[in-house]
Amino acid sequence: MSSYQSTSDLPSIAGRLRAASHIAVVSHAKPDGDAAGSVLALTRTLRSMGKRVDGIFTGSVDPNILALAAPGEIQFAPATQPDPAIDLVVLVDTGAWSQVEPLDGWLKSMAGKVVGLDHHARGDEIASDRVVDCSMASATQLVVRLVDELGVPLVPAGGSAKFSIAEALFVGLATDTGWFRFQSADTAVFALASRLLAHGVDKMSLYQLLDENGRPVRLAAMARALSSLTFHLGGRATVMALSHADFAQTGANSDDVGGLVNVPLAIGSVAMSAVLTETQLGITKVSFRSKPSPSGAPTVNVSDFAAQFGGGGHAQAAGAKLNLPIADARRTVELAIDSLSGVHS
Ligand SMILES: [Mn+2]
Repeated sequence: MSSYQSTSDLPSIAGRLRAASHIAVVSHAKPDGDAAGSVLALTRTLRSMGKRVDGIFTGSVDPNILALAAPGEIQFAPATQPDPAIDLVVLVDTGAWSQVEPLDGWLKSMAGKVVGLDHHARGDEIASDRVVDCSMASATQLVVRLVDELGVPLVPAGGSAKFSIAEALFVGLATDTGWFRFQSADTAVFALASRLLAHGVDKMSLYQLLDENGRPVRLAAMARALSSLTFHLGGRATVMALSHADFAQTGANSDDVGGLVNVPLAIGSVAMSAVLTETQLGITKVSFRSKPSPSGAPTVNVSDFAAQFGGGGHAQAAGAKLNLPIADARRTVELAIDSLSGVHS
């Protein structure tokens, strides 16, 4: 995971795309808004150039995310194996082997034929030619530069924004900035958002699709999570957990509890939140969020914090996977939080 940085530039990557004939576009497993938006935007761009393109989602996909794709637009791995005729792969919004598991064997076999666009601080040597820019709030900010380099319009002439490149880019930009709330939502983010809205993107219907379209079991799972909440570091950090039994008894799945980790940050004193979920018995995923402390104490870098568990992400939003049952995972994470220094005001 060392020296993960750009090895190429956007004009060179554009050149490789122009020269390829059958291109696969892939991202991390269980695509979020940025991964899905980036894959869809590039798939649409390259298809409009007349390329044969396989846009591929890996792992389970949130039905609301899936609704961003037109019917038949996307393939699914591992259900469908990548076509042997593919001569170039674009990997977006990740560069880490741990995040591309369903495709890792195939990606290894494609060594030298993978180009990457990423905005994460850590990654591996999957894409030999890649552009990595951690200053970007969303991978779609790199994708739009590539689209512009290729000279493709964000909405087809005379067409609507629904299922357009512009709509896909907006989804990534909005979701990776917490709908433009995070520190990362800077002038460049708002400038791109403005450009996309000018292309007719319907932000309210996208917000409702992605954030106001939950199932009632979401509330049952949230109630259990909140009743499991413990405070740490004198009230500056919180931990919640949902066990395999909690999921089974409420009928909720991991899609139903998206965003739960943000709830404790509504409390003024809370600068860091962790949520552990055990959707698969004996395997616990943990999400971390942090926010600037009102007292002026340094903001916890949860990407660095998650690294001790083999995870990663961004400074204020990160995650990890622990091969432990929920109770053991919770103890491990709580110990690590309790030993954090600099979080006390
Ligand atoms: Mn992203």
